Amino acid sequence: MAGRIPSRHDLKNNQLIGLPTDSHSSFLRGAAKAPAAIRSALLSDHGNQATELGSEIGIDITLSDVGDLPLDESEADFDRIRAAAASAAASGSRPIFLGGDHMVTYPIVAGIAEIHGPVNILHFDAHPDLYDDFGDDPLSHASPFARIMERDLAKRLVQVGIRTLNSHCRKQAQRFGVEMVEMKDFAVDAIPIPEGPLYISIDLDALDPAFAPGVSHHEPGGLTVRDIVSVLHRVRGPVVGADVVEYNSSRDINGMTAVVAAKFVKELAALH
Ligand SMILES: [Mn+2]
Repeated sequence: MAGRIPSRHDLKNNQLIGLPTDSHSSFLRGAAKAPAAIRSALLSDHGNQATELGSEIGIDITLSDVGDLPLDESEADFDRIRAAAASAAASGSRPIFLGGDHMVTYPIVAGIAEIHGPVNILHFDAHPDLYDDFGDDPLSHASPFARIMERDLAKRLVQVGIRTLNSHCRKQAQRFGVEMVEMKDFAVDAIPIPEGPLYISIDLDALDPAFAPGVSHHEPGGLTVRDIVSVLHRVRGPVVGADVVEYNSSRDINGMTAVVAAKFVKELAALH
């Protein structure tokens, strides 16, 4: 319904926020260039703005691009990201963040929890990102979900597509009560979909490298694009925020992974 005035918590009102940062990447840089590349795929004439759920961006739902946060890879970035997430949530819209490395999810969830309280999280990834300590960097992109769970920013954490579980992260998952569906056990209908307020984090390396070569950490044996879209379509919400992270254009082929990221943004924007 174009032109109507959004009510205070109108989750058809999405804000797209870019987080150009590699500050906590551990292996390769590249994620900082992701927001611009994903935006350009989103706006490209190769496709239209329809979503599979039937709503159309710009007609039934809005996706306002508020640009990139001015990040400088200093310690101040944490608070910049936290504040932007809190402010978007407080305005009544739903922020969808374009990473950036996966570190960004910790300050985002901290900011959203200020407004909505502790959230439930649906997290797609090849990696559980639960390290207590990775390379002496408490904000490492290998640790955001450990930090989130330690601070009780989430009630439930459902992880999907995991295929790199070592003994340390298995213990961490038990410690935090993580509901993990490892890739070897994946089935669309086997994923527990938490109730809202729900936050959704998509690390593109959850996908098999065949579907998403443009990531820093290739991990074979992963999800298809269709697997993730099918799980998203089971979500009943309300979805209070989301991120799509870890795109690395320097490893992409003809921008195809950027198009995948853009598709996820559209399907996320269509959720209620
Ligand atoms: Mn990952």
